Amino acid sequence: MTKHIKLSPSMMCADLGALRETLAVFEKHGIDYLHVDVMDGVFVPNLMLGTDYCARLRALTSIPLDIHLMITNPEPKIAWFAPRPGEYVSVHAESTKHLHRAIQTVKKTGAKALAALNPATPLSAVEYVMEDVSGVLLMLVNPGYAGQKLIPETLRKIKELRALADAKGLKDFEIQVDGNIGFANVREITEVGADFLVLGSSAVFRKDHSLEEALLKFRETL
Ligand code: S6P
Ligand code: MG
Repeated sequence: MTKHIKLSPSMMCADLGALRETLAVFEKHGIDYLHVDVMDGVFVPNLMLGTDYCARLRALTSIPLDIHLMITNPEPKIAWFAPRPGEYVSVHAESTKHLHRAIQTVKKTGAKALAALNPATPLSAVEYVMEDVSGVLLMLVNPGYAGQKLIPETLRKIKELRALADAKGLKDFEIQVDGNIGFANVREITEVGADFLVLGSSAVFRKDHSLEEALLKFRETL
């Protein structure tokens, strides 16, 4: 059986004026998660999406959230998002002095924890917490903006992380990847070991296809 690849469209790329229609397309096509980028203007040079937005999405759809925290000092702010069992919350290793504590704080809410890494951060930053998380989120671009180009060295990083998880015997370890995932590169990205894809302006929120067309084309390419 082929492995199920989880799809998590990045809601910062979605048309706010067509939110209900967008969610209807995602529900119709069995989208697994909604990726919510939370940016504080300090950890990344952009300010975006917050607690009310998460609450609104939960009121509008039953698709669980995948909350990507790009904020400094995340520990005390995790509870503000009221994470639920079945949702994911990712915390960046670079955003806290106490990654292990931040992971435990996420898990206490009942949500699944991912440790996130910027492109230049080595895998050693998560090596000793891999047993504590559901997986790792590898950024394939520098966080802050949609529409950037994938940094080629990150493909090697996906491969090395999968090898490390295999060597540790972590069978269900998830590798989420985020940034510039599109029709042209998705096969290569999944072949090296990624199994949880964030979909932004390169995949489903495109100018040359409707949302539904792009999603169908993306699924065919997978
Ligand atoms: C970037 C953010 C991402 C973007 C995604 C957009 O800081 O974490 O989730 O929304 O990268 O995808 P694309 O295809 O426009 O790069
Ligand atoms: Mg993201």
